[in-house]
Amino acid sequence: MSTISTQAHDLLARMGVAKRLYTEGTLTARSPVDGAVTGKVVEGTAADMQAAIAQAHAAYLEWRVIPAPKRGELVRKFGEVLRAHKTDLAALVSLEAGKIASEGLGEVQEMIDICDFAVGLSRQLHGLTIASERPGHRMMEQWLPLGVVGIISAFNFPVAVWAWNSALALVAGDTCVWKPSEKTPLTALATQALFEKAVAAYKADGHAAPEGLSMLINGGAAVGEALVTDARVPLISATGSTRMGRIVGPKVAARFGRCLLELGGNNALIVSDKADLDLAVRAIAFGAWGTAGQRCTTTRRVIAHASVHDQLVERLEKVRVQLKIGNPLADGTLVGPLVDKLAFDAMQAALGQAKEQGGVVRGGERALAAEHPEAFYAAPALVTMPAQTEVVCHETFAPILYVLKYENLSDAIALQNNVPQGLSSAIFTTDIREAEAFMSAAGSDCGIANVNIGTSGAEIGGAFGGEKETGGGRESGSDAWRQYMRRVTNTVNYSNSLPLAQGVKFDV
Ligand code: UN1
Repeated sequence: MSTISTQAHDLLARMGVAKRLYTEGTLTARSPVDGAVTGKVVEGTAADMQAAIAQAHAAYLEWRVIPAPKRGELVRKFGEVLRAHKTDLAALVSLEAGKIASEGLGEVQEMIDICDFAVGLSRQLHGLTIASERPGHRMMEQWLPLGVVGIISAFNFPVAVWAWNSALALVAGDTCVWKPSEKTPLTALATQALFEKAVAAYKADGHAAPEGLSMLINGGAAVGEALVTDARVPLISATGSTRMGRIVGPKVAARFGRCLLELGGNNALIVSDKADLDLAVRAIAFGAWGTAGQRCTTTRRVIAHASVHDQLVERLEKVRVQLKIGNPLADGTLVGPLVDKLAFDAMQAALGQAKEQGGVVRGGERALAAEHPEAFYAAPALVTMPAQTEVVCHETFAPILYVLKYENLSDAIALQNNVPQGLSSAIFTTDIREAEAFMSAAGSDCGIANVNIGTSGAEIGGAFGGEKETGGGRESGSDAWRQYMRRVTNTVNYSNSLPLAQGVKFDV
């Protein structure tokens, strides 16, 4: 066994995962750090998925009538368990997804934060009262539990995205069934074990909790299909590629289910001639090359004013060549591995196309191949482009930054919007008129539009998601919780007569 897999097994054992679950199955888990096999994970079948849904549905019938603040207490316990195991889970995220240590910790911090948010929310799941047109009537709106929530998550945020969904779903009175990425089954097992610890602690305090509040089924397309097509699952929350969303969306729509889609991004950062360039360079370096370019919010395009373009490229290039690439858990590493060979090949293909389309490519070559022949590290790439060509309009999940030039802000905004995706965007400017124009109705068309901060690393307090091919869903903060509940309009007549709405007369 490689050291990486020994480390992973120690972490799994510490978090309480039964060994059989990651040694006796058929799904091969690998670490992108060295390419070594880290486990043989027990996979579910479509029938297992259906059984999990049945269990979660039975749990929902009990959970929905437990008062929301009591449900919040379970999520509070889960937040405590996560705090206690933060370093273990974070290290496993690094081993399995290749994130550097601080980003692994940051991911678990997002889970803790959404738990805190959800606990507060459990006392704030509020509706409206609305003026009735009829005398002696009251109209109101309630938000009630929805049912089983199906969660499909991606490798790049293998645990936080699940938590954004499940923490809100659980306080909302829903139950969850999780199908994680096949590339990150171990972090899913660990998260499930930690959740079960929280349930045990909740029960030990005398609270009732049905079996099956949160079910996990590892596996491939067949289990995903069984989840997506099941009418007992009123909401599917799916994070991943636009390609995946195009498969999932219509299947859920065909049965009139709800979808919350978080798909691709092609996020741009505009650097004005009035920008603080020191800030912009730092934001771009983290946004483009941090997480090895494997965030949906990664900065993939910089649109720089012609007067600062060359200077900016020069400064970015200085930073780029100094970024330390390597084992994500080693001190000082800033860029970890790509998740697998497919990701590396896609990166090389995109760089080839960029050259054909007139780009000048700096970096992008394979790194550490002698040391890690089975892993795929790459130097971050900085590519100046003469125009927003076809390759620039595609999301390549790799550390490639395309740099374009503009003269007028309205052209920059048009370029920024002229891609199929609409997740995150940013402008660096010290000019309030430019900043406001960028955030206005005629500005960025994305779900996230930032000023003087980068495109990635959103806080959980805001609603997270985007428009167009990004899928339209909103997760985590603000009022995203409403998607996990059903809205009921109640009109109550406390008078002695029965007036009809719109003045209709129907005397019998
Ligand atoms: C994702 O990459 O799927 O804003 C989510 C961010 C993180 C979430 C990214 N909070 O970069």
